[in-house]
Amino acid sequence: MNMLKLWGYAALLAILAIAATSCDTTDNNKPELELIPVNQVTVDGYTISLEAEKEPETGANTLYWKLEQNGNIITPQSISIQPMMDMGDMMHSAPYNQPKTAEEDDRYFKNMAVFIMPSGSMGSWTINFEITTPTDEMISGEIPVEVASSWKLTSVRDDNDKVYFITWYAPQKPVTGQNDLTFLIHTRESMMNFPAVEDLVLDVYPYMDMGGGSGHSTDFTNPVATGDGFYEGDINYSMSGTWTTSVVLVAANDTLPEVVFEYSVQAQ
Ligand SMILES: [Cu+2]
Repeated sequence: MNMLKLWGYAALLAILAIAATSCDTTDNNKPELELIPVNQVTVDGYTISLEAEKEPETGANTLYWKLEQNGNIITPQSISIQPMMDMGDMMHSAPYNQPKTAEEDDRYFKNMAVFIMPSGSMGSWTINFEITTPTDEMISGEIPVEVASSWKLTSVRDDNDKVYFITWYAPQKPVTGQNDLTFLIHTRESMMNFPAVEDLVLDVYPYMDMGGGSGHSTDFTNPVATGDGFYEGDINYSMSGTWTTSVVLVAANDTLPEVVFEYSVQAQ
């Protein structure tokens, strides 16, 4: 081995050592929050930023709220919100909860909203907010939100026209192998009130159509109610590709028509 090669070797080893140590120092048990900006408004010198893990879409969304004054992040005493869709001749809200301090990053407040329609020619979404600042100032306003259409939300009605919104909560990105299988179910009491439904029995069936009249299911456990409208089970996809999952809701003395989610499972 000549001198040049030796030097190259040494340099490579040094780089590897640095890479290894820097990996060690950035190693962190908490998963890093990776947020994208959704929208931002300024009211009375305060900047209110709305951020999320993904572009807002129909179904469940975790929304992160940040308050800034003169470029400094400040912690509000409280944030109260209401999502609203303006459809021209009528307005309606959505299933949602109120923002609370995000345990994974206390610079943010976070909440969940289930957008039940996409933005578009039918209507547009805004989120009304009311914030109490650390110095007891009240600021309020609205922040427009663009909501894309997704496969993760559907609805079904019973004979009395009672509507159930069924959200595919997990997996957000289905992959081959083991996945949580979680649904979230709400009904509508009024255009402003969408309570969670906790007392249903779910009957789900995953299926892959292999063409030519053949197909197969895969291992799964039927989701069961765990409170707040959540229904949790799991699923082990045996193949990547297009899958359907039918869901039948069984309410007291009533079995509702089947709904079907269709989506793609990525190889892992
Ligand atoms: Cu609407």
